[in-house]
Amino acid sequence: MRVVLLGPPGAGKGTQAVLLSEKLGVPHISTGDLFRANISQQTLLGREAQKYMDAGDLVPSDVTNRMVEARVNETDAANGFVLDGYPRTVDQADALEKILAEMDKKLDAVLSFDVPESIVIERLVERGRTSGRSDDNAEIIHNRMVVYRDETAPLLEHYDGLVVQVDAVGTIDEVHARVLQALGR
Ligand code: B4P
Repeated sequence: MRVVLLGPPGAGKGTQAVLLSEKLGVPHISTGDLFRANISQQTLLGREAQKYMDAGDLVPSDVTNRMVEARVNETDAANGFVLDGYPRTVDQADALEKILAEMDKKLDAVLSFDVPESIVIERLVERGRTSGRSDDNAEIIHNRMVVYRDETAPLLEHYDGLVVQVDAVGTIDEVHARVLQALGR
């Protein structure tokens, strides 16, 4: 199964992607995690990504698309994946469609996590107390929300017909159960 998780920062995409990928037996591919791994290894890609992430801005799509193309072509993703944090813009969605077409594959589902802004801000500020993530502070979180509304929310319309809304307010287990239900599992 090839599933995309959409939602504002802090909606719990990463949290649910881990549980879902275990359930489906396919890899969890998080662009945020891939960038953070590159940053901690101080690669060229990491140094490029860091300045955008620190500001709460999106890393340029050409860099991101290439990274995703390489990752979904790895052998462990041959039977599917849970994509978390990608695509984040309509042009990334177009790139993903091309990447999958070259593999003769298509997305099976897009889940959109529905959470009020006040709750995601609370979750991110809470995580910021211990995460050490430079983008989990009030000012940067505000910018990430603006970027989400301007750049990522239009994907809901782009994926019209494929998107299933998931109520992402509640405990992690409650949301996981709704994710499985949305996928008919
Ligand atoms: P991401 O790493 O994707 O981070 P996120 O949006 O903050 O996280 P997510 O929604 O996964 O929340 P999580 O489960 O962690 O992006 C970071 C940055 O990377 C971006 O700003 C951008 O710069 C760059 N980037 C990534 N992808 C990109 C792309 N495609 N193009 C360009 N740039 C890109 O949950 C958040 C917190 O809530 C956690 O502490 C968690 O424990 C808690 N939580 C989760 N579910 C909960 C629940 N049900 N109840 C209570 N708390 C919960």
